Amino acid sequence: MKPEIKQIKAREVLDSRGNPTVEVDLATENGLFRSMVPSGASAGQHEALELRDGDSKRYLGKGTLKAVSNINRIIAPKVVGMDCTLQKEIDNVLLGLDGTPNKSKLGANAILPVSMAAARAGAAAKGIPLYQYIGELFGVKANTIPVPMCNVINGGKHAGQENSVQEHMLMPVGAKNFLEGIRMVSESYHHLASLLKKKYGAGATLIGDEGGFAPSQIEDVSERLELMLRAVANAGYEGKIKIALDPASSEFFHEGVYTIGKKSYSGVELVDFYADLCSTYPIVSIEDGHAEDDWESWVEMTRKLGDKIQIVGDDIFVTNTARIKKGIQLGCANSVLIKPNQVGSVTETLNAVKMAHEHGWTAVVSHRSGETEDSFIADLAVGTNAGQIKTGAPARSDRNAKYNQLIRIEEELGNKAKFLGERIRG
Ligand code: 2PG
Ligand code: MG
Repeated sequence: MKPEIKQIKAREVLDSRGNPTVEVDLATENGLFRSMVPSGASAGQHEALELRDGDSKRYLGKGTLKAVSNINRIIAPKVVGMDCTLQKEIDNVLLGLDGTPNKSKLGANAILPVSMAAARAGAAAKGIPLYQYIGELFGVKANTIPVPMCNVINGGKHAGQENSVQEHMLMPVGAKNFLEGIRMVSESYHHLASLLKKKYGAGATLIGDEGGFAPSQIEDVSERLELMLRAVANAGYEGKIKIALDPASSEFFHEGVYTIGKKSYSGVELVDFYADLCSTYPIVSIEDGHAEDDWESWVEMTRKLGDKIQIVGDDIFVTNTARIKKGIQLGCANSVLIKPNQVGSVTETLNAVKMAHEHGWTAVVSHRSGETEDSFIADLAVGTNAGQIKTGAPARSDRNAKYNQLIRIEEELGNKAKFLGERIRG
C-alpha cells in the first residue's frame, strides 16, 4: 500500500518576532507531521513571494490567512491522496498549482510548509530520520555535521540600526566535532557579554533578532571584531574560532553608494575595505559583501579575495538556480547561502545545493531572522552534507532548536559523523 497523505491542515501561528506565519499539519497512517515557515527582514528583492494579507486591521497587515486558505482550499484537495514518498512529484504539483515564476499566486509561505511536511512524512514512511531521507533525495550518504556560523553581534535591520554590518559570526573551525564547537561558541558568547557589560553597561548586552548582542554604541566593525576575538581568547579558544561576516550590504546600498556608519564607499572601495579587514582579522567567510544586483562588484570581490576566503551569495542568488548559474558563469562568489523559503520548495532547495557542489562551490544552509521552533534546516544541512550552517547566536530557542537537533544527529551518527572544521572549503 502506498503511504498516502490523508489530510493537510494549515493555520496561522506566531514566529520569533511575534509576527504571524504559516504552520502545516500533514497526516499519514504513520502520524502527524508539522512544519512552519520562517521569514526574513533583510529579504532579497528576487526572493519568491511571501504572501501577506495586507489587511491593516490584523497584525498590521502581516496576516497570513490568504496563504493558510490557499493551502486548505487549493493545495490540500490536490495533494491529499498522493504518495508522501514522492517528494519531486509533490513539489511539481505544488509548482503547477501556483504556475508563476516567483510563487506569487499561492505564496512561497503556502507551498514550502507543505513541501517540508511531506518530506517529514516521507522519512517516517521509510522509517528513517529526516536527514537520512533528505540524503536519499539528494543522492548522498548524509553524515556531515555542519560547522556553525554563530551570529554573536547583531547589527543592521536585526538590531534596529541603519548603515551597519548585519552579522558578526564565530565559526569554531578548530573544534573536533559539533558538540565541542557549539560549547566553544557558547562560552565565548558569555565572555563577550561580560566584556560588553564592563565597557558599556548592561544595556549593551540586549539582544537582536538572531540572539546576538546588539550594542548600539559600537558602530565600528573593527571594534566589534576586536571584542569578539578578546572574548574568544578569554574563553581559551584563540586560533580555534574564526570569523564570518554578513554585511547584508543591499541594506546600505543607495544610488550606487555603500554607507557603513558615516563612511561611504564605491563597490571597488568596499572590496578594499573587506581586504583590509581580512588582513587584520581571522575572517574566513564574507556573505553579501555587495548588493543583490551589483554583479560587477561581486566579480571584483571574487577576483581579489576569492582564493583567500569564502564569498557567499545570499540576496544575489536567493537560492535560485537561474541566478546561481549566472553567478557561476560570471565568476562572482564561490559559495551560496541556502534558505528554503527564498525559493519555496524542498526540491528546488536541493537543486540549488546540487548546482553549487557540482561547480566546486560551497553551500551554507541558513535560518531567517524571523524563525520558529521548526528545526528542518538542521536536517537539511546534514542531508546535503553542506558542511556549514548559520542559525544565529547560541541563544534563544528558535535558534537553539537547530543547534540542539544537530547535537542529537551527531550523537545518533556516532563515529560515522564527520565535522569538517578547517576544511570547510574542501
Ligand atoms: C541573512 C538573513 C539571515 P534575513 O541576511 O542572511 O541571517 O537575514 O532573514 O533577515 O534576510
Ligand atoms: Mg544574508
